[in-house]
Amino acid sequence: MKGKLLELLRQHKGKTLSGQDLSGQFGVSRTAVWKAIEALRAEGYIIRSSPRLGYELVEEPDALGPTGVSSIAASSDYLDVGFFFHQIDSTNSEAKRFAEEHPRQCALFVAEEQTAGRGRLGRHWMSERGTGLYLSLLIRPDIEPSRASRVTQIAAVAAAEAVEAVTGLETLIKWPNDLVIQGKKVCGILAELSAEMTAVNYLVVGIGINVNQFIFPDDIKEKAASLHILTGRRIDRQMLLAELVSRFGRYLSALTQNEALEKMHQVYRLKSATLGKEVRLVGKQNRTARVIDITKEGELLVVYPDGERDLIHFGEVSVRGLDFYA
Ligand code: BT5
Repeated sequence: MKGKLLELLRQHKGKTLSGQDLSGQFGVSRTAVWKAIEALRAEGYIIRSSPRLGYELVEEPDALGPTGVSSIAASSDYLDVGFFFHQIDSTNSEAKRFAEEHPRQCALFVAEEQTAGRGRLGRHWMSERGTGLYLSLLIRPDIEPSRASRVTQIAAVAAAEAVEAVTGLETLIKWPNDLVIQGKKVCGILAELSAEMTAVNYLVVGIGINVNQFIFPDDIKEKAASLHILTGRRIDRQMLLAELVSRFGRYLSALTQNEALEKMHQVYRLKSATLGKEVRLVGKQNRTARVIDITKEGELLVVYPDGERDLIHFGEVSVRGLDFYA
């Protein structure tokens, strides 16, 4: 009930909800409502109470917590449950373990810190405690495996829009899975698939966003930045999480429906940092090429200086922009 109560207070932010109405709505006593309010306060929520009028949510804590995460999952129509961890090896690994044990549920996993955060191809994702947003979405779309790569584009578009909504900064997508602001990497996406030959069992979409970090290790400090560094202000991670989960849900039908795919793809192209650019294709003898299109399934159509065209699949190469971060 704490999560549901929070959801309701959030929906009516700026307004006061009476204890009596709340107890009626949840079918519990007014004392139980008061206890749930006290529990939320203990997690850092500032809730004003006035004796006759009731309760009003004034401020939410920046610290992520179980109630916030489960209420964000509950407010979506594609997630059954949300889990929060103070520390975990990797939210993607946890999502996969959960998926194997719970064959039907879709879920959100959020951690304050990852001890073994992963990028693609076994690379490391720096996941400092309390400053970034580290999350995974476990979904079970009824699709063929060939469509699964769309989910990286969906996540990129949703995350870019969420970051823009919260920061006001133009956020671009560097093919296939990075978000960049002013040429710096602020977010990485790692989608993992479990499938049979003809059907997807589940997809895990991991998203890491640099939110309030100030310092990055030497090996990434030239190319990485946080939203705090770029905006000059502290960003509310919970608000960003809520925006992201909700926007991801809005684009999810692009996995199954052509019209929705078309719409998502249009937004993706508009936000692409790679489209139209000269790039170096690491893994293809470092050849340079110009990106002339990105297909609906996320492949890169390039043209080499000699006029030859090539379709580059996800995972086949790394792309280095000649005029944006390496
Ligand atoms: C990615 O891989 O960019 C995908 C990262 C996905 C992380 C999320 S966090 C929640 C979920 N749980 C996980 O375990 N993972 C997902 P890739 O394109 O391979 O980029 C990795 C490279 O980015 C590294 O080799 C570093 O050079 C750089 N890097 C590492 N940490 C970074 C950070 N915090 N910010 C920017 N760049 C970083």
